[in-house]
Amino acid sequence: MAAPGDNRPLASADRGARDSIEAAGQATGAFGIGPPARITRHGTGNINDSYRLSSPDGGDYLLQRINQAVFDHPERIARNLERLYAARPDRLPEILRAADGELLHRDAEGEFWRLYRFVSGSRHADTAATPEIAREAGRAFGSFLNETRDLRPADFEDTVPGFHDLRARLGALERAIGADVRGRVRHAQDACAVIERHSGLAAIEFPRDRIAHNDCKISNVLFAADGPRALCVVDLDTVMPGAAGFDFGDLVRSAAARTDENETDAARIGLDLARTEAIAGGFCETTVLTASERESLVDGILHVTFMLAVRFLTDHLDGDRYFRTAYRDHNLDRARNQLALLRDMERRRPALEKVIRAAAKGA
Ligand code: GN1
Ligand code: MG
Repeated sequence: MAAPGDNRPLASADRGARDSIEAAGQATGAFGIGPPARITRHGTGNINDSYRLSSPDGGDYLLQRINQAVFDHPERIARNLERLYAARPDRLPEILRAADGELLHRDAEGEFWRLYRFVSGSRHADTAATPEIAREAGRAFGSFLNETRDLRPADFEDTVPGFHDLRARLGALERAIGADVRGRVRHAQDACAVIERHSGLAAIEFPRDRIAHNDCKISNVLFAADGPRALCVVDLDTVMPGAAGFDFGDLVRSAAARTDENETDAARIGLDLARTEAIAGGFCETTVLTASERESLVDGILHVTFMLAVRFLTDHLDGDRYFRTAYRDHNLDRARNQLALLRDMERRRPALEKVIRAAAKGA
């Protein structure tokens, strides 16, 4: 099996070496819009570089550079997007083609760029401030799953091999611990031990015979700037075969957490049950799930949370090559954050089962 992308060489810092704003400005030419009047870095994504820009005629756009250390076959993303947009699901951002008709433009340096029309009057959130917002986020990703239900997994390509393969992720962590290239293992023993104790989670199987979004954190939902209404879901690079339980779980992990992924005070980290219930309600009322998918929802929450802890810790030990970081132990702190969240989820499992079963039944 192919190793997950987390361990591919090339530091995120390397990508900043070139003057990125200038490169972004040049890339717009390929999309047939003049030199931008204004261009700024945008968003809180951990992987790609995003820029918001306005063209001389007042058009508002989002330009993104694909991180090829993570997506080493950007053309797979382009082919998947062609298939996705051909199915015309509602409420996706408008994507613009380059002058040569392609969805991704490859510049002279080999960088890949794509352009969206900026969704006007939108904002994003890093957690759901209220159950109402949580329910809307549940509806947004539930609708996405529902509208892509007729797409055939065989027609889509894996843009990151082994992306949601927990066994492979644990294998990568084991190799990172063995190699200890940065001498960081000693200081991360606590997280390594908690992960070791939970490795049995990898034995749980999930139904994965559909197209899923695969990156359902709440910051990938755009909301109306003036209210809780969800406008669309974004960040479509990992739309590929996946599991409904992981999409649901990722949303709960991010939107129902009482803090964001960067919180370091373990006492503050935990899951909000009212928001979880609201997400489950919104998700289940907008999508048709099979019986085994419904059964997988609670496990999905724990599974994606644990998997993300494994990924953050692996990246920390590997020397921060995958996720964008702001300080030395950022990925270690994020791993500990997800493990604290996992502990709280385990404590609340009976309550989670109850509210999620009720939502799935009521749908
Ligand atoms: C990354 O790109 P972004 O920031 O939306 C990551 C997700 C993680 C997330 C954690 C391609 O998402 O899998 O859950 O960080 N995306 C990729 O914040 O690895
Ligand atoms: Mg993403």
